[in-house]
Amino acid sequence: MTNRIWIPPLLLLLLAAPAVRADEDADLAEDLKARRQKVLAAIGEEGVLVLRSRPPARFSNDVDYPFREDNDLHYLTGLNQPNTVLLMSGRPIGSLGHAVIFTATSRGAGSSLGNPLPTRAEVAAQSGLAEPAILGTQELEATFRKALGVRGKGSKLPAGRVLHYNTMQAAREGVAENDPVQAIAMELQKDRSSGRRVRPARRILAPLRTIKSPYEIACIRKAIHATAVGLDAAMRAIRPGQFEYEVDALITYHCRRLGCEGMAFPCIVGSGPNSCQPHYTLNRRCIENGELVVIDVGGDYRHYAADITRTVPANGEFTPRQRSVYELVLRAQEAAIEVVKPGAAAGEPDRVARRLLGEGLVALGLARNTREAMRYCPHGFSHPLGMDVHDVPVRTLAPGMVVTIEPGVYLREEDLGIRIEDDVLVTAQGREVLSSAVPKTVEAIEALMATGRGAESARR
Ligand SMILES: [Mn+2]
Repeated sequence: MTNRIWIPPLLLLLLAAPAVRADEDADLAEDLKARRQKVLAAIGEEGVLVLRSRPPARFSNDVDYPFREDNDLHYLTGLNQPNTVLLMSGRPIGSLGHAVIFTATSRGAGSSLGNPLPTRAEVAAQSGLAEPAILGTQELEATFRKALGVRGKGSKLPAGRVLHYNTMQAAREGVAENDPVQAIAMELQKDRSSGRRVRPARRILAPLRTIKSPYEIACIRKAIHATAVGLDAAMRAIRPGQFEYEVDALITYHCRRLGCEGMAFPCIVGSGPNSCQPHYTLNRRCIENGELVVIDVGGDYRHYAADITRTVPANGEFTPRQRSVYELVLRAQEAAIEVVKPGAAAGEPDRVARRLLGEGLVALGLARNTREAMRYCPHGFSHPLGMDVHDVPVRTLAPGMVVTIEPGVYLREEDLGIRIEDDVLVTAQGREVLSSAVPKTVEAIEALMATGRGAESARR
């Protein structure tokens, strides 16, 4: 009987109307202009910056696997097209202006069996560049040489000119040495007079990406909402005898259903001994009675990640032992969240959680001193969140940054791993816990899981 089931507020959130994608496109277009302005200011008149797509993660005959654009390139173009290059220059490149996109475009109705190519007009509209600044990749070499002021082979970078390009990364990812950009960058790098003026482009992008705009925060909220709905469903569904991949599938289903392109990272669903493997993603094991299940998941909404962890008892009730360790981790997590505020050192939440966990583990008799207790805490307890799950590192917290707070304790001898992770926005006043809709006290988790079991017995 469904009317006997308590419906928590999260389910009501699920029914809320999604934001209109056209609005999000317009907000992104505004952001793109501002971001490119900031890049131009950062590279100065003598700077030239190149970003390129990364290769698709998977290949097979005749299959277009899901493609996810390089974060920095997407940050400045809004595009999601393979084999795309963005060239920016402090001095205008002839009549093309300060920014040019090189990508394959369609001339009309395509004959390809796969995903249709966008038209030049579509690329222009998405990126906010004028149509003449959208070129095919065959024009890349000449335009790049022109922007750099490097004519033929062996000619040097003009005095003062700086190239911002991730040469090493491109080489690692298999960009051929005869690729025009790669070849020129490598040649300049070997040259004594210009070598030091070829610098990684990510150094220009990193500081811009640390502070999130209202559009970016809205995307992170959407990713978190979808993930929260998935976690809510998972907590109701989990029971002994279920496989870890069933939990993974349920959460992935809700993220996709709510508009996420996919998951920001492979779902971590670790039961029993796997709860002690912080980055376990095989998700093949059968969940057994009496175990804990660590669920660390996050949807990817328009290139922005969520990253939320909950640890729940397989049978819906914590044992006294599990409860005592769980409540220690929860206290540490809540104390760490409290110190998130503008001006705080980014490492402060980690220090606070570590101190409390150390003391608590000593009190539980698991270690003789707080230093020894750290063998149960093998990973960092906080990281910035954004386009990358582990986003660009920061030193001092400032409004508009988003960080995770995720202390964990792993008692391998007892197959007892616990991690609790929330996503926290730094605000002018202090903080907002963006993932607060997902239950995390022992009482709230047990109540929600009891709801799921009630529904099951009602169906029988
Ligand atoms: Mn995390």
